Amino acid sequence: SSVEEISLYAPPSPSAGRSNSHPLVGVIMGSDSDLPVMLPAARILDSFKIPYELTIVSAHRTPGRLVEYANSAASRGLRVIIAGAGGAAHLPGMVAAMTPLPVIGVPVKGSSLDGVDSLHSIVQMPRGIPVATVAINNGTNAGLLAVRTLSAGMPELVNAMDAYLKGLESEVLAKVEKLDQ
Ligand code: RP5
Repeated sequence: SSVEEISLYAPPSPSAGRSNSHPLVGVIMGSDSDLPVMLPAARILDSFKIPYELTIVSAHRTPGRLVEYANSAASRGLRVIIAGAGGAAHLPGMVAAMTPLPVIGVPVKGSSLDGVDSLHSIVQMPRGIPVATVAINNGTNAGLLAVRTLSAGMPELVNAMDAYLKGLESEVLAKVEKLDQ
């Protein structure tokens, strides 16, 4: 189940980190039910060899943990936070309110309103507290945006992202060639 997967990654406390001792990205989500949407973000970070931590922080069910996580994120060495949540998705915005780090929000599609509720909750931030919001359920783009955010001043990451884009281009061109045959 998703809970078993979480236990592979989740630190026992916000300060513990993943197996890697110096995570640069914090991947957090409101519930383990968000894991299928958020794992692709982690897979992207894996593929770019970026250390990260992944855990559950619920704005509503664990508000104390939210405060502790967001307040300590920058001093623990994180550079970017990816936060996914569904429904009344307050997690990314509340984290952004309590840390100066860039926060990337992932609206998770719930069962009733197709994820539009989550999208609006995350994207409609008030002036002064931005959350970079990706498309509904698009954990992959959240991972990629985290890599791009980190890549400022890191030419090797810029090159790696360039190679990723060239890979996407090659995939499409191979399909074009196949259709043309
Ligand atoms: C949000 O409520 C979570 O981010 C999740 O998307 C949604 C439902 O959570 P569960 O009831 O599945 O735990 O807080």
